[in-house]
Amino acid sequence: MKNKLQEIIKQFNIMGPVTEYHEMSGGHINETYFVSANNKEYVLQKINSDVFDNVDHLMHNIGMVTDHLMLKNRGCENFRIPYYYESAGRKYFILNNEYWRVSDYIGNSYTPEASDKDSSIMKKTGIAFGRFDRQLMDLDYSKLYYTIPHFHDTHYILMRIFEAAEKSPSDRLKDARSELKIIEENTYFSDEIGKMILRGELTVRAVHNDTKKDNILFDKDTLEPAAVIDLDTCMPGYICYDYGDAVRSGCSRGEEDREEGMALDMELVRAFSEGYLSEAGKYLTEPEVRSLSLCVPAVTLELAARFLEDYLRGDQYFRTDYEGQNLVRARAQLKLFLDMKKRIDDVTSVIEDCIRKY
Ligand code: GN1
Ligand code: MG
Repeated sequence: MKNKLQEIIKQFNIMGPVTEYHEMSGGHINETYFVSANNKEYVLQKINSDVFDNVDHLMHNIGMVTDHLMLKNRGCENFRIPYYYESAGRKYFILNNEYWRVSDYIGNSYTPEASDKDSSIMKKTGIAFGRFDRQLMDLDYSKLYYTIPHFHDTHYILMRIFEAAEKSPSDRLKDARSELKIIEENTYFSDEIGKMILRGELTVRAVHNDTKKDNILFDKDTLEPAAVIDLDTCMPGYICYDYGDAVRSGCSRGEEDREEGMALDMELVRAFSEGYLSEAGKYLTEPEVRSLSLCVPAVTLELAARFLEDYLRGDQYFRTDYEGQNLVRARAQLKLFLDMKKRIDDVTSVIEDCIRKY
């Protein structure tokens, strides 16, 4: 592996032997390595080109977003963002049919553990994502490609799973019966947002689309957000999915692939909402504000369906560490969804409080 990583950095004009490297865990899509060479630290990623079938479009979007944000934050000392190196004028290099890219490693930073989700971290996470979305509001979204078709098209995703079920091997289908039933009984959760989108009520914007709490790096010294990372899914979309997915991943007790203890934590929802809406709240339209709480269960059901669909199709999309992990992930998300269902009004009133305040 070391030789391969060495060969890759050379293509980006980074010289010197690789002195240290390790695979970085966490992401479900790409393969990521930390590499140290010439006393500098880099991140090397093998882009999953089955998921992102047009790597030019993917890197175009990332380039637009990073350029825009770098301009906005010029002179701001603590602003950092992954910036990609070029190889022969492109921000990736193809080695034996594999697409590789290289960026600087954002040093002196850490990702808070799932177990230390607390109000202060979630408020800061909210500020970081809220600022990110606010600063993208004047980026012309029509210049961005849709790199994954139907990415947050909840209705479409909820329907697609029944097609996967028809083609699934019978043992996997048998394991997933009760989960499929929950999804079937709740497909109406996508209706409200779907209608708002169809009526053109929700503003299309350049958004992050994968606002997992782990996508904020914190500075080890100041304990403040250091960078928003994982810009792969930046494309035209709707603010409510950025808000909703951050609540899903960051404001629950429990972990993404463990059912036990999975529940929404309203204290964390309040903290995140305070942070997010203090930055972005006053720029949102009235229908956008209304869509926020609706999207919390919708995006969670959507991800449950995506995990379950992948289980039914034989784990082709999300990386797994063991057989059946996608089913476990789907069950955990469904448990969270069922809890969220009971708390939509509470989430709405937290949002309304924050909107009044900021
Ligand atoms: C995937 O690879 P990662 O962890 O950044 C997925 C997200 C899901 C997330 C769930 C391109 O993101 O949509 O919310 O897993 N990314 C893609 O953990 O599908
Ligand atoms: Mg991602």
